[in-house]
Amino acid sequence: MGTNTRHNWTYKEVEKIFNQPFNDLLFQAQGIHREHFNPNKIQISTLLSIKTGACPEDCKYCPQSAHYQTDIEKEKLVAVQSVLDAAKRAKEIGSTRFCMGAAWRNPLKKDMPYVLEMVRSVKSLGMETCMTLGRLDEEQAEQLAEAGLDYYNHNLDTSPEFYGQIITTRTYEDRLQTISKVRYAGIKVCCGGILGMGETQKDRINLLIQLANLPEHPESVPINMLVKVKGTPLEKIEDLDPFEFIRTVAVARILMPESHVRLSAGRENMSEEMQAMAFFAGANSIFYGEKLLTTPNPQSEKDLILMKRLGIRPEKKNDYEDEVHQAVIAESLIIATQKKDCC
Ligand code: SAM
Ligand code: DTB
Ligand code: SF4
Repeated sequence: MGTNTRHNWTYKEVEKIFNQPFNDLLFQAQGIHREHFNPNKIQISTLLSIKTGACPEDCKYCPQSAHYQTDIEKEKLVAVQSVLDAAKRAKEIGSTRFCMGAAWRNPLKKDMPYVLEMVRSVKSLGMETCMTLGRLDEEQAEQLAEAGLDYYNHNLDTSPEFYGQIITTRTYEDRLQTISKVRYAGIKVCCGGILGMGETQKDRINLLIQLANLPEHPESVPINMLVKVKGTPLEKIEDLDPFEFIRTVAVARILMPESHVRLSAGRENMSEEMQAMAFFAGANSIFYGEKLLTTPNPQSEKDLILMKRLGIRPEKKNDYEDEVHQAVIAESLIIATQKKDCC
């Protein structure tokens, strides 16, 4: 644990950091970022929805909730082989982590053998694995750990104070308990939230305090910008000021200096300049590939070209794999550039 890693942040302290002049905030965040990470590398993950729609929870942002009428195509738990094929494609385009998400309140006992097999088969490709399946009990967390799951994603989504206006079918405390079970089982934690749901700045600060004051910081902190989906109650909510979004990323970086902060959902509606600013503020991870779970993400070719223009390279753990990985990315980039030039 680094010297500036703390778990006792107060509202007053964080508010002061959050509201300092924008340039000072970005300078502070970038300085801390450079103490812990190579500023020109980002971790890249690809998502796959392994079970889509008909979810019993009422999360007001979510196109997969059965409580709202949206245009998504519902799908039962997909076959292990399809997951493996999708993971292979993700690896081929240069992704290093494969995240599998299910629209469940919690996995049922009968689902577990399939889910565990998915973890084992994706791992056999040499990729990192991540799952987000809703609430877990201790036994399920243990089983996932034994299968070799690297990360479990379970978001707090927003502040405890605003939470009740977004979700009524599951409590904040329940989420904290799942996170603690995941941690106890020895799986790395991926936990963050969504901005732009009509929350106040106070809520954004309180979300970050909740994350940073966990007994251990989540290894991954996804910061999602709400994707407004037709049919959900948040469909017409007002846009968040982009600078507020960047400030939140910067404060996440300052409060959780050793965590990967992921610029998550919402990139499809962000300018490239805004994404570059988020990287400068300390974001060092993205979802890569044309789809998130049910909504679009930027084309991978577009992302490769952006990374090239910014001099950013994908992160990999060891040197040998790094060489192989950079070669995969270089090849994809040549194809992407040729496509751009020809059409
Ligand atoms: N059902 C599981 C759960 O909620 O824990 C896993 C899947 S759920 C889709 C994973 C996360 O996606 C949610 O916690 C939320 O943070 C994010 N998410 C869902 N819909 C979103 C949207 N429209 N915009 C941004 N993020 C969204
Ligand atoms: C996270 O924080 N964001 C991802 C992942 N964890 C599972 C999901 C974003 C979903 C966006 C809406 C959709 O595509 O359905
Ligand atoms: Fe279900 Fe997860 Fe969507 Fe909530 S966010 S409705 S739990 S799929």
